[in-house]
Formats: sequence, structure tokens, C-alpha cells
Amino acid sequence: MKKRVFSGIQPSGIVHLGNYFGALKNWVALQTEHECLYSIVDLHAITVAQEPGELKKNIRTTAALCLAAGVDPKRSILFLQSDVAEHSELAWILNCHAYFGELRRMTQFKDKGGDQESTTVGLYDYPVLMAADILLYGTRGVPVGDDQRQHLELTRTIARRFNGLYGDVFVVPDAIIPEAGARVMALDDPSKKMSKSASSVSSYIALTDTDDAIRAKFKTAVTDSGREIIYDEAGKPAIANLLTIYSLVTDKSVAALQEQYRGQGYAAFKKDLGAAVIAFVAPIRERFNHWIANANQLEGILKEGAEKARALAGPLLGAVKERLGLGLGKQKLIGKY
Ligand code: AQP
Repeated sequence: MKKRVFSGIQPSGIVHLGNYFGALKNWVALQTEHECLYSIVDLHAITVAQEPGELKKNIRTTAALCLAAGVDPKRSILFLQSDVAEHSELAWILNCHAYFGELRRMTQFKDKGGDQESTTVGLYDYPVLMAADILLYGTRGVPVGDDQRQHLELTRTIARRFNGLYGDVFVVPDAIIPEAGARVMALDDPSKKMSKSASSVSSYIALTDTDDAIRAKFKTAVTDSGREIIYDEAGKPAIANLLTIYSLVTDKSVAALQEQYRGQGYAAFKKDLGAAVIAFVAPIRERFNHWIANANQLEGILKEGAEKARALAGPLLGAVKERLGLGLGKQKLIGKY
């Protein structure tokens, strides 16, 4: 039997190179030998304030970029999270099995605002909804970037806890994290990861960026002191990040790139890097434009995906409810109650 894989992406902005190398690249690679479900997780996106019109646009853009990156609807199920109500229902059930202290320790929660008075309960609860997304499908593998490692560990903890209490119903999933590109850093601050919702567009390379925008972003990308192009994560984090990106888009090793740029300055290196990223992004952007121009086809794929996802989610959720004793169930009470 094919191993089932699930992963999601938030429509919280435009998909960037970090999302691609951390997750999407593996999404595409896994399709050949696994049964894959990929979701545009719009319920996750509303854990922080969203403008409704912008969210709708981002949902389409994100779906189109997943397809443009190579997600094949003939082989994978691509769907919108809010179209499958079972995600929210299971999230509530899991909420009743996740601990306050566990969620309080999540670093992404702390990074995104943490325990401010106006932080939403949704942001705090984000990892439990993610656990529901994954566990709902008997998922074995979850291709994600490094920032999701801790959430995945929590998913495993909740699954084991539930199984321990009610008998094995959930599969305990494994994270699938790439060796290179698991944490692509921001171009304007190599101490932060590249993020869709960053305040400055110069900090990320969107998969929809024009050639000119890409060129300009690498020209202004932060570098380190000195002029040597060497991979030194601690001493030269900005150059290390640029070398990683260069290596990922060209498939050349970092060692070969260091050799190629020995004795050359940052300007030439960044110019060539810009050109390499343009060559990488351009065909994705072209396919993206195709999907945006074919909105009906895109909607059809998501609709069909949601139907298939619901068909898989229903029985698992039913089994969970049965184990918990929810609903009337099959057992009839006989005699006096
Ligand atoms: N910088 C990154 N490097 C490598 N992988 C990354 N991912 C995110 N950023 C990087 C991976 O991309 C997948 C989809 O991410 P997400 O949409 O679920 O949310 P996120 O992890 O919070 O990503 P962003 O881009 O930073 O979004 P915002 O700004 O909205 O929070 C995940 O597998 C993630 O690991």
C-alpha cells in the first residue's frame, strides 16, 4: 500500500523560495510513490488578521503556485482546508487532549506575538489544528520546513496520548525535512527565516516576482563584513544563506560555488545569483500565469480535491468519535436507564 503524505501551506501571502525548497519541492517529489494530500490551509491563515478580499486572492494565488511548482492534481489531492469541515471538528477533539503548557512552549507562537493581551486564541491553538490536519488522514509522512519540526513533534505527542487512552486510531506521523533548504533565511536579515508575511517585500523572493524585482532584491540583499565568499553560518550568515539559495537553484554544490567565486567580490556574486534565480523562477511564474488565466479549471481541481479529502476524512473522524463515546453510536440501551 502507498504511504500517505499530507502537508499544508497558508495563503498568508505569496509563496516564496523558502516555502518552495523547504516544502513544495518535496511535495512534488513524493507524488510519484505516495498517496499525497496537499492543502491550502486558509483556517490557519486567519489566526492573524486578514483582509477578506486579500485572503481570497491569496487562496487562488497559493493554489495556482502549488500547481505551477509541480503539484499534479492527477496524482495528488489538492484542496482548501475550509472546504473540509472535519479538520475543525477533529481540532476541537484534539484541543481536549492537548495541554496548555505544551502549546505555551511553541516557539512559533512566541515569535508571532506570544502572550500579548490581543493575541488570538487561534494563534495559540494553531499547532492543534495542524495536528488535526495531519492525523485526519492516517498520514505517515509530512513534508515541511524546519520551522514546523516542533509542531510535528507535538502532533506525534497528541496522537500517542490519544491512542494510549482510547486504543490505536491515529497513525503517528514522521516529518520529512530536506537536507538543504529546510530554513531559507530572509534577504534583509539573515537571522530571521524568509516569511510570506514579512513587512518588507525585499526580504523574500516570491515565486511570482518579475525578473527586475528579483535582480533588485539580490542587489540590495544584506551581506556580511569582509569580501570573501565562503560558507560560514556563524561568521557569515548572510553569505551562507545566499550560497545556499544559489546552490538550490542551480544544483551546484556550495563547495563548487565557493571555488567559482574565489577572489571575486560580493557584487559579481550577487549579480550572477540574481540571474540564476531568475532562470529558476521564470518557468514557475509562466505556469502560474496559466493557472490564473484558467480560474475555472483551478476551482474544479480544488472542488474535486475537497470531495476526495472529505471521503477520506469522514470514516477516520467517525472512528475517533466512536472511541470517545460521542453521539448515540450503534449500541442500543436495553431496559431501565
Ligand atoms: N524560510 C523557510 N525556509 C524553508 N521552509 C520554509 N517554510 C516556510 N518558511 C520557510 C515551509 O513552507 C511550508 C509552508 O509554510 P506555511 O505557509 O505553513 O507557514 P510558515 O511556515 O509560517 O511560512 P511563512 O512563509 O513564514 O508564512 P507566514 O509568514 O504566514 O508565517 C511549511 O512546510 C514551512 O515549514
